[in-house]
Amino acid sequence: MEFFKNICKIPYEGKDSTNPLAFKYYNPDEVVDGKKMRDIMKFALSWWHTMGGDGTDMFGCGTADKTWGENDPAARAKAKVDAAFEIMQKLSIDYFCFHDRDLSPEYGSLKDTNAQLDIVTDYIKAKQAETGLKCLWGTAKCFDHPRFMHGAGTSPSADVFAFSAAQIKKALESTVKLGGTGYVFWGGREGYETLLNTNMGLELDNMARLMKMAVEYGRSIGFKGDFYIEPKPKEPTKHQYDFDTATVLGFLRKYGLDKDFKMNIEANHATLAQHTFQHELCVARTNGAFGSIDANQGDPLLGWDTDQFPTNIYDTTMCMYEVIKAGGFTNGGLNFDAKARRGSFTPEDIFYSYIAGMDAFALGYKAASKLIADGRIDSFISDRYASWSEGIGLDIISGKADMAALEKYALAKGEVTASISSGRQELLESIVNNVIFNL
Ligand code: XLS
Ligand code: CA
Ligand code: CA
Repeated sequence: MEFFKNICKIPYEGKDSTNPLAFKYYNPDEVVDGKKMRDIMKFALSWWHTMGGDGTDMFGCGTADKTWGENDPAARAKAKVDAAFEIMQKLSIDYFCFHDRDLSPEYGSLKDTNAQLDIVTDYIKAKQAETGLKCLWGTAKCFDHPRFMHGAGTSPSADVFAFSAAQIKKALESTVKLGGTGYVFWGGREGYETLLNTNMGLELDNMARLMKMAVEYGRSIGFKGDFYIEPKPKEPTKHQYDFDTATVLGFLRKYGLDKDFKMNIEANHATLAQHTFQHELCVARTNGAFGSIDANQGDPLLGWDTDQFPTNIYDTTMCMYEVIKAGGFTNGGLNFDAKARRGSFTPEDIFYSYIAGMDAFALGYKAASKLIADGRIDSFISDRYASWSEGIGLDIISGKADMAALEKYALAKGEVTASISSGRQELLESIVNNVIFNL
């Protein structure tokens, strides 16, 4: 059955097109920098927002129909698969990401829930074989059911920990079955509201225990991809343990998990932590922990997780700049963890939103690649640090200079203000504008 009869496969028509159902910048099979754009961007559809999110918020019910014509949960799960594959094919999106419960809901006992999930993953696997579409990453929804009200791996209840482990085991099996190259831990309710009822040390140790078990089990069933932590500072809990990339790096290193885990950086989570998206990507990259991206944007005037489709070209440019500097995606990709606004409720809005996001990233990639080829930014940065490749700078880096040697040097040198040069921020910002607006 075709769900979007009025929408054909979205063509690339170029920047002068005014067709709302055409790409202006994303040309999937165009070779740029020696690679097809689809393989550079590795766009993914998020099963939760796109197939399940109907616009429900705390002030009102859904505005978009995401029943896919079925009331029975098992029939709806299958219809969702058909609709998702249709959307991906029409939009030239090669990957998808899922939570176990987005694919198939709970049916009472874990045993029944798992059996129903198997039926859906069998169905997806068959569609993957037909179409060649791939799974970017999977995860377990260990945060929505009441049993997770105090966390999953960090719950004070050992029974909840055990249940979470069982659910994650199955989600890992499903990810491996669908050929996923990533497995995400987003710590839904892994955090706390008040220290008056919280044993923080035990909760963190337990969170690490669960991740260690997941790595051991995942590797034992042949999962060769990356495990990711997706940092987020708040929402739903007041203090999320995975606050930002720097916090997560400290956690991973403390528990010896840093060899198996990388970051899944989400733009809106970066801004909730009062960082820029680029900051989070750069911290991950410079620590060898860059993995995957949840592509969206927040609203600078709102302090919550709005998960909007990304359209800000400066952000997509500086994001792709970091991705290029990181050597491109390996197991990761650009997952649209984004939803159309509640008022954008028609089926066409799904397509308009993805087109907007994909075009914004395609343009961002082209701008980033040009920024690097242009070389003005890179050569400014390398000149700015030139004092580290010769003389006393080189002695410090090579370990030759100790405190006494540096004191001797400073005493002989006298005042050093003259060796400082301007940071030239405004000039550099105008170079970025010059490159972006000359594409
Ligand atoms: C929620 C997160 C979530 C993760 C996957 O804020 O973005 O959707 O990406 O569990
Ligand atoms: Ca996310
Ligand atoms: Ca989010």
